[in-house]
Amino acid sequence: AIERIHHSGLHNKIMTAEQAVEFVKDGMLVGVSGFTGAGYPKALPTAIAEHAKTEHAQGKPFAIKLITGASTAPECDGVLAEAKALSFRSPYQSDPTLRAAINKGEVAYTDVHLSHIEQQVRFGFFGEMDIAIIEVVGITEDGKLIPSTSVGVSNQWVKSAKKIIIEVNTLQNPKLETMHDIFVDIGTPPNRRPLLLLNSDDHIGDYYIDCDTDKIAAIVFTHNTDRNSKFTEPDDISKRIAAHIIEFFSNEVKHGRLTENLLPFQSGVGNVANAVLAGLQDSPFSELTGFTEVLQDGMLDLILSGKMQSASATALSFSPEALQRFDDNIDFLRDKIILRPQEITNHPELIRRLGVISINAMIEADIYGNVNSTHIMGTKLMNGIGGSGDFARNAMYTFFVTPSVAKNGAISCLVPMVSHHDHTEHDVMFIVTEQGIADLRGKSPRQRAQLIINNCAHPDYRDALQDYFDRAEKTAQGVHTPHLLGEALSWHQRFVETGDMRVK
Ligand code: 0RQ
Repeated sequence: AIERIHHSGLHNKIMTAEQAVEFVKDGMLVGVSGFTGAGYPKALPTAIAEHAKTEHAQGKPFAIKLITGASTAPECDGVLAEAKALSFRSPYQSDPTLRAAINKGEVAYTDVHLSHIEQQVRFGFFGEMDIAIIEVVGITEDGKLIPSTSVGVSNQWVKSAKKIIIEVNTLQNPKLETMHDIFVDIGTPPNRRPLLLLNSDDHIGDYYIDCDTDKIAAIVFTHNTDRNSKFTEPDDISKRIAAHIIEFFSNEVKHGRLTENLLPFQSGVGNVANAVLAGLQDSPFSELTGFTEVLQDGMLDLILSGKMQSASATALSFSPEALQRFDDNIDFLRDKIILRPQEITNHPELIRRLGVISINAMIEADIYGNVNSTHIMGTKLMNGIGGSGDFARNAMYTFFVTPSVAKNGAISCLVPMVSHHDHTEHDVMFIVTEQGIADLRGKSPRQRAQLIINNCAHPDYRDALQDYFDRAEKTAQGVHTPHLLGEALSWHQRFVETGDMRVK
């Protein structure tokens, strides 16, 4: 393991996770690496959780404030939440134990656009960062860090934190070295300059993360896999959603609005987003590119099959089988996959310049095209906005996708009014369900409503939505965006009371 640390002056910092825990104190702001289950620390979080339990057993308080890149895994967010070792968390999570603690009010969570979090830490919105815990593949001779399967916020936390704990994960492929592009010179207003990334596969930074080695307090070895969640095989619903999107692109190409290379793809987390990419495999399009934050199985397979030329991302979020395909083909993939800081992958300037095609899943949309990505029945946090807002507002084509119903039909994902707003009507261009696609571009609110009801709603709910819309048009004080205010959220209230949005 020690050969992963080429800087011999750092060998005296090697210790166990249990020893390194002494640097982590109650109340500290701790920044960890990690993005969508990739590249998060594997040892320190458990050691911190155990330490917290010991302190609590002695009647002493112990909780840290935790900021990551995005979601981590059971052995990071999960163990810390379970040990009640977290008082605060930002900017994105998806762990069931942590989610429950947030929804019980035990952990304060702040949902932040993923492109904003690094600068918000730099500007001091969260206070000073006491410790950064960063997973790496290794350390170079001159003390630079070689990131692992995600870059996320690692470079910024290394800069911001007063002390650094490094986890060298010897299970991560050492050939990841030179697959990263670490651009840090983002500048501070009013002295910011343009980001000179003109093509999705341009390199503009360094392979490594610069690190002040004097700040390194401890180096710990781990030998653990990333979260590597399994994807379900695309089901019929996902395939139909994918087919609507692919047919739409074929039409855009036919009318000369896009070439057959389309534009760089961003695709969000989850099975549906993955299925859309899988659907591109059999499409007539070629020489595709990716400019995304999470690179999942679907995009990897497009690259391996030659459909996609290159992809830029901040994290590799693979199932165990896809990870194997990645490792087996890493020499082929080396110049086709580029991992960057999330401040770059999600940067509005770049998303706008490249004309990205953005496809993200949602919880619900309303008939006017507002989208809720984060809250169940308006009050319970699911995951967080993640990068969906960064991409939705700035992309050239912004899609939100969902099955038309959830929970065996008890919930309509198209509702009169969303119970929480993440993406406003201004940011949403296409809503797609298995029923069809609503192209909302250039449409007024009432035109949008009719399209969404006709094309996207499930037949079980279509008449009820039409009835709401018709009555609202007749009786609302203003009919620009007609609503029945006393009834707008009644579908959600009915579900809360009866477990079903349908009127029995
Ligand atoms: O519940 O888990 O109990 O089965 O929500 O729904 O359909 O499996 O969809 O896994 O793609 O997740 C929006 C949460 C969708 C995700 C969201 C229930 C449903 C199921 C999950 P179960 P599906 P997905 C890039 C972009 C925000 C961040 C983002 C997300 C569960 O895509 O977190 O886009 N997005 N980032 O039954 C009540 C409804 C529901 C509902 C679905 N209307 N009401 N429950 N469900 N619709 C990545 C990053 O930024 C990191």
